[in-house]
Amino acid sequence: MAHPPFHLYTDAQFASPYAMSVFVTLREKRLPFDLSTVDLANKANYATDYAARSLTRRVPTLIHEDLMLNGDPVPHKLKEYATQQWQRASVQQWAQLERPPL
Ligand SMILES: N[C@@H](CCC(=O)N[C@@H](CS)C(=O)NCC(=O)O)C(=O)O
Repeated sequence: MAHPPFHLYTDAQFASPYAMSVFVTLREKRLPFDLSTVDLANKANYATDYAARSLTRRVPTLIHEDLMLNGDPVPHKLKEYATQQWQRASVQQWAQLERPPL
């Protein structure tokens, strides 16, 4: 089965409001995602494998295709992405409806 288009890294305690904001936006916009937790209490965010995934070594980190996103604009970017996806789907639907029958 294909991987979901997004992968969210959040804190293991689910206490980060920044991570929660991205989580809620993904759910609200019905964007499929995988979730991994990072144990900030044990400084797992400084481990080399997480550092390779996260520019800031903080949570949240959101991976989309080859793109890594950190920082406060992530929920806004997700909303823009969802809007574009809906617009694309709508255009495709209209294009299909307007196609003459074979
Ligand atoms: N505005 C920040 C907020 C991120 C942030 O401060 N995350 C905290 C958890 S709420 C964190 O990862 N702290 C771990 C650390 O700094 O070592 C961002 O760039 O997204």
